[in-house]
Amino acid sequence: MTSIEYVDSHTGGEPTRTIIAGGPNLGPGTLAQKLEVFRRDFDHIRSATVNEPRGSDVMVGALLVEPNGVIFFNNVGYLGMCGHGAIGVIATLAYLGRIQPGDHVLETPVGPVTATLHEDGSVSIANVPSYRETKALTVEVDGLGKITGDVAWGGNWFYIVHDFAHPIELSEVEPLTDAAWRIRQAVNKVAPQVDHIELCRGNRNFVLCPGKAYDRSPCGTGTSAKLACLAADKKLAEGEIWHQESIVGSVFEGTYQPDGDRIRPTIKGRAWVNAHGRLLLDPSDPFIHGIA
Ligand code: PYC
Repeated sequence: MTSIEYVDSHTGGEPTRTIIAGGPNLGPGTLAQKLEVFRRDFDHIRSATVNEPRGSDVMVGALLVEPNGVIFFNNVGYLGMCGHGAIGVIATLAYLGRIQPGDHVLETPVGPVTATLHEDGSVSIANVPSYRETKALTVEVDGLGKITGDVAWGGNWFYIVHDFAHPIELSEVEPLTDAAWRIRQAVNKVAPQVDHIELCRGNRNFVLCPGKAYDRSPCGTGTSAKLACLAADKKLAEGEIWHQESIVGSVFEGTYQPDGDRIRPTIKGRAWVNAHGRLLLDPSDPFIHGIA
């Protein structure tokens, strides 16, 4: 019987399951090399941790990698960075008594981020440099017609529709999911790197993640990509606060500093720890590695 110790948290409604003991040994090398070992040799642990029957499509996993690395993953694969997840990891480390308020560097496969744990429990993440790659990419979407959006990097790749016509309301999750999935199919024909679709209306967003689950949080990497677009369009000044609201009403505060031809976004939010336990992987269980 394999036992994996985890702490669950949620950041603005979006869950993070952090593996704190019993995870795979990824050997020596850089974090990017360790991610490849995880993907190649231990993908069943990813699936066992976040997929049903132990998890759900919306769950994001985080594997702590000594000394200060973290690899994020979801129901279908791996993430470069994860804003809500980084906030969840910091809340988890604080809950475990491993860190105190102050600055902490987390290595991610796409670069280091600096997390500041504030005295009130909120967390600011100075994310990886972010930028808009393509402005106003128009695609023909099955059932929706022509849609225009920007392709931007915020630690993951996003296609951002800035003024989506449909209301961003919880009651509209099904049509929003359907629209975002169709948009992704069309965008991937010309921009195959995009795996997150972000539909915005004012300060509110709906983000569809790679495995077709929507982000309950305002999406830290999605907010970073949005800030890159706002900065490129001169709609938000350096240091000015942008409130990004999710479809469930949770809010991240975003700001940026210029960083060469990119920006360095900072995302502030809060996570709550809500479970601490062990996953048991019984070799006789037909779904030992999750339903994928
Ligand atoms: O907060 O960056 C984020 C994120 C990515 C996918 C789900 N949440």
